[in-house]
This record gives sequence, C-alpha cells and structure tokens, in this order.
Amino acid sequence: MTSLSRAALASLPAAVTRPGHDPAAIRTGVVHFGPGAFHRAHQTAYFDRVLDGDPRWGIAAVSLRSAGTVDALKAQDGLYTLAIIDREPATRIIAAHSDAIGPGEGTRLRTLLADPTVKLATSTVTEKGYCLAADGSLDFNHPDIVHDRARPGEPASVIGWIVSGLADRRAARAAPFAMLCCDNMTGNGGKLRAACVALAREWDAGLADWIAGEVAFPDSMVDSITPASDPAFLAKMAGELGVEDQAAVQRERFTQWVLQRFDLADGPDLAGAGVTLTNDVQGYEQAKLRILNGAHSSLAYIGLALGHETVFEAVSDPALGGFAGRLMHEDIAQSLKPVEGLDVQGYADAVFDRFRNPAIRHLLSQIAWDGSQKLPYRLLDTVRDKLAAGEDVARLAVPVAAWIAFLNRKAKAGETITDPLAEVLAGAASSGDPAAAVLALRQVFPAQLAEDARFRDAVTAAVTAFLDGREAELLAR
Ligand code: CS2
Repeated sequence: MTSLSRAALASLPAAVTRPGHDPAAIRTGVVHFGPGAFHRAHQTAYFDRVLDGDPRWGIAAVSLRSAGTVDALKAQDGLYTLAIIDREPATRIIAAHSDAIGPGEGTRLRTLLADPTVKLATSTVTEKGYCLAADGSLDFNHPDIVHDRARPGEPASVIGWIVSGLADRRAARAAPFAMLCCDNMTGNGGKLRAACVALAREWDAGLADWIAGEVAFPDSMVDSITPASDPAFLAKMAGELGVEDQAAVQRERFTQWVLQRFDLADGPDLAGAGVTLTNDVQGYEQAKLRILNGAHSSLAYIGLALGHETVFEAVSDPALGGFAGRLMHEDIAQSLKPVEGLDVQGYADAVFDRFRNPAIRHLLSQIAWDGSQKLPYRLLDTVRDKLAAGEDVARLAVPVAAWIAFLNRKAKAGETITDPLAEVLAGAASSGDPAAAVLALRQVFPAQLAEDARFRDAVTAAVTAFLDGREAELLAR
C-alpha cells in the first residue's frame, strides 16, 4: 500500500475533508518541540485553519529523541489524518507541518530558531520534558541540565534548545520568538520562563535578563481527549483511506485552547482559528487540570485495580462512576476559586459526559504513566487547598492511595513502571510500609502535606484497604 502524500490527496474517499489550502505553499513560522499525538490532534488543527488564510504559519515539528513521527511526516509531505471519533465521526487531513527535524539534525534546528520569520515556538513534551524539580523550578541535578549547563553550544534538553535559540536571536539583535508551553501544568508559561531564565543565568547574566524582560511565555490551557494511535487504529485508517498513514491521530470532537493574551506584532490569527485569548487563563487552567485530569488519574489508578481497561468502562462502573462524580463535584469543583465566565459545576458535568463517550477507547494504562509528575498538579494541589480550609480529604485520599497500590502491584509483579522516578517508586512501593515510604518521597509530596496527619492517615488506611481488596468500602465515600 502506498503512503499518504500530496499526490495521494486526490484519490482519497470523498468523505475525507481535504486541507483548505495548498500544502505545498506553506512556509515555516512556528517551531514545535514534541510532535506527539496530542500536538498533532490539537494545536495543528488550529494552525491548519490559520494556514487557510495565511501560508506563513507552517509548523516545523522537532523531536529531539525519537525519529518515528518525524520520519513519517517527512515521508508523507507533512500530511496526516485527524479522525474525530465521536457521536458524529469525521475524518480530515491536516496540512500544518512545513518541516520536520529529528535527532541528529541540530544544525538545521539552530538555523531555524535563529530565523526571524519564525515568530513562535511551542511545546508539548509532557511534564517530565521540562526537567523541573518538585517545587516547579529547573532541576539542576537533571542529567540533561547538567549537560546543558556545561555545554551551551550543543544542548540536550528542550530548555537548552529554547535558551540557545534565544541567545542566537539576541546576538543577532533580532526580535525573540514567543514561547508557548502547551503541557498540563499549572502556570505552565511562567514555569517555562523561570526555567529558561535559570539556565540562561548559568551561561550569561545579560541573556537571562533579556529573556526575562523581552520574551513572551504566555500560560495556556489545552484540552482534547486524544487516545494513543495504536496499530489497530492505524490499520483501520489505512482501510478507510486506501493509503497508509503512520502519523494518523484520533480524538474527540471537543477541543479547547485558552491562551493568555500576549504581544506579537504581525503574528498568526489564533483567535480567528478558535483559540480563546484571555487575561485570566489561570482559572481555566486550574479547573481543567484539577477536574478533568484529576478525575482521569483517579479513574486510571482505581479503574485498573478493579480490572477496567478504558475510561469509558471505568465511568460506566456504577460504584466507580458514582465515586468519580462525587470527587469531581463535591471535592474538586467545590474547592476551586470562582472563575469568571466559567460555571465550574457545569464544567464538571460536561467533562463527565465526555468521559462517557463510547466511541473513544482511552486506555487507563496510558493515563497512568508518569504519576509522579502528574499527581501534584492534578490531585495534591486540591488536597493542599482543602487542608488549608480545614476541610475533609478522605475522598481525595482514595486516588492517591490507588496510585500507591498500583505502584505496589507493578513492583511486586516486576512490571515496568513508566515514570521518570520508576526505580525510586518501585523501591518505596514494595517496602514493608508502602504508604509511608511513598509519602516520604519529597519529589512528589511536600513535607507539609505528607506530615499532615489528616491526609497521611487517610492515605495510609486507604492503601491498606486497596491491598486487602476492600475497594468497595472506599468507593462508597
Ligand atoms: C490524560 C490527558 O494522559 C493523561 O494523563 O489525562 O492526556 C488528557 O486526556 C488531556 O489532558 C485532555 O485534554
């Protein structure tokens, strides 16, 4: 079977929506780090619209570690399929990538980042890709940061590349690119700015001050449920399209991108493409991370303990679905500060409804990755706020305990834990007292939380209940 390409567009089935612009005419105006499924399903759908009216905003996809997606994009003229799997399915070809840069192509990356026609850089490298410590600041003990600190000319980390790209701009007296972080972290733009400034300060104090003063790092909230593209999905798409597409992605119809307003002269028309630009992104960010992602991680760890495979199965389980609903409404939404223009209880209902989409096979095991990086933003921030308000955290302790029980099962079975802290987590979770040992990991739990008896005792008792198979008792909360 041949692969998707510009030449193949004409022969695709009529029901497939073709790009609204000439894919051959787009030029690079954006450099993106981390062209994983979420990027290909979310950001590029917006830029594909921008490109319908303005060919300057093509995206160069950069993958520093793995070549797979970049090779597929190169082989397919930057084209791939976006399958909307929802109550009303649809298939659309995205033509937003003007270039692709893989491992070992650092010289090309450096040239691109220095080019003033590139006005934006964006990133989806997941939480761990930013090399941050537990307090959200740059981790100077991270091996990639140790490397980049000593060798500014040949960075290994995304942070190193951003700073070196900005350094080249400054040296050429050119305007910087704006840097848009699109990962699920609270205050994502601010955290990335602080990390870049911290590394720059090790290289050149003048550069650090210039980055702090001149470069925009707007915060953003990004949302669209995007299950991984597994071989079964790729085979199904090949059957539908009549050509192979190794970069195809699938997602629900719902998509949202809320971005803090920032200055960019003559930039892309993001608002026209459906991006919400606002001065108050933090409220949205927090609501999304705590309600949607918090519930996702809870469903993942508890659902896996009950033998479920997908989010749909987990929310369809009456005991777990009921528990998740109470957690979302009575614990999480209830504790959020009011957000202008957002009814948080209604938002929680809408999110729950998205989880009940039978067309989406979103694996709990995928969501369960990288718990050490996700739990702090998704669940522990809510726990901290509730404790400060003198409120009960018994229900919130259940998903935290479910994570510890999940680590315990994996460690005992000798199964891989996908997490940058895998080794430490496996050691702690398989010790004589898994709850105490995991709660003692300061990379995840700040002392203030772990040492608060209300939280510690609730987690400890719930871990015991999980290990004894008394889940039903916990889910009745
Ligand atoms: C999920 C997210 O994998 C995960 O951890 O919670 O990828 C989630 O699907 C997205 O943030 C939805 O926008």
